[in-house]
Amino acid sequence: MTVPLIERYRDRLQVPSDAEVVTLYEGSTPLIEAPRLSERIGARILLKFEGLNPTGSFKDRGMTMAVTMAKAEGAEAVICASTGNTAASASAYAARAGLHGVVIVPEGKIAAGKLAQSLMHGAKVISLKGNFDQALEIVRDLTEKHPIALVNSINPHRLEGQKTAAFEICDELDGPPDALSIPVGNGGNVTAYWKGFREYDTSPLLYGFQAEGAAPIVRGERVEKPETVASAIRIGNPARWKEAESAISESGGAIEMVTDRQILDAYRFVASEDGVFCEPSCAASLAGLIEYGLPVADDGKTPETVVCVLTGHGLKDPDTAISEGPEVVTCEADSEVVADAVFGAGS
Ligand code: AN7
Repeated sequence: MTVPLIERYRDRLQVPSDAEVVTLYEGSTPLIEAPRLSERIGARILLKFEGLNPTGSFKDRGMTMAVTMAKAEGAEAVICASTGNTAASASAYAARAGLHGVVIVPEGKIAAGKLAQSLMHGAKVISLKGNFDQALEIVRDLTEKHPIALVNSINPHRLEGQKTAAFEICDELDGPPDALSIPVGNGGNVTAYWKGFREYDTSPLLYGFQAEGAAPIVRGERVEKPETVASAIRIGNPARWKEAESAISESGGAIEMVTDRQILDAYRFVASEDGVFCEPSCAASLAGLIEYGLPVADDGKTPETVVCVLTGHGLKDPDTAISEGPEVVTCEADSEVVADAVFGAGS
């Protein structure tokens, strides 16, 4: 039998023993060798492919915790603001738990797959004429005034669940990697990884990346109108801003920004060269290493093994993939015409 994440790490998660565990069998995602990226970057690159979680993103690790606790505390409904993945995950776990799910997403700015998921899981989807930061403010306000549980990553249970990814990496490598590279939006995930690594008495360099048009932490100020093709990290006022900054600086790492073009190039490279299809936001963690080179530790050592966190699956965002991919070849249903398209000049 597959074991729920909460059961695997029960001794490191504060879940009451009589709580009903709400699970879709999340976690246990693979670390995938990436030979072509490794060659390009000049270190052993391992991809922690979080796109292989049940709803296709790392959010499921935190959501099993947040929804289990909400249910144990008697909640009947859960709510979140989201750039898409939190919404998909909250909707699925709410359905599983028999709770009402409500998700507030920025109008026209979430990837098609994520919207499809929230709708199919039966959540109430509210499309806000505003951005993620405004949605989060509204959700904070609503949960103060109404009996509905907030499952954004300001909910501490979310980070508890997400820290398990650091445990898995250390368990699998028999110790920490030299560095971890990760996309940063609200800063919840990088904060959770640091917590997990510290609980294992380890401290790899953390290297965080934001998109240039949505890089408040790098710029040191709120971005009022964040814009990036990496819609998952289109966030101008991160909920875990200070915690993310502390985690990165305590590790001796750094946070930088990458352009949309660099993100899209890395997104296509890892799919076409190493065969791993992630959503654009994740590729910020690859683009950053390609652009800035490897981080150097305080002791002057360059990391040899770097884990890049691919936070979500490429299938989440078919529109970006189709617009970035090569041309589709249309053919008459005729063997010779097709042969010419396959083998002929220009093929
Ligand atoms: C694929 O779903 O904020 O720095 O509302 O979906 O922990 O916010 C998503 C964030 C990276 C950033 N990669 O993580 C949401 C949301 C993907 C993501 C991030 C997100 P944090």
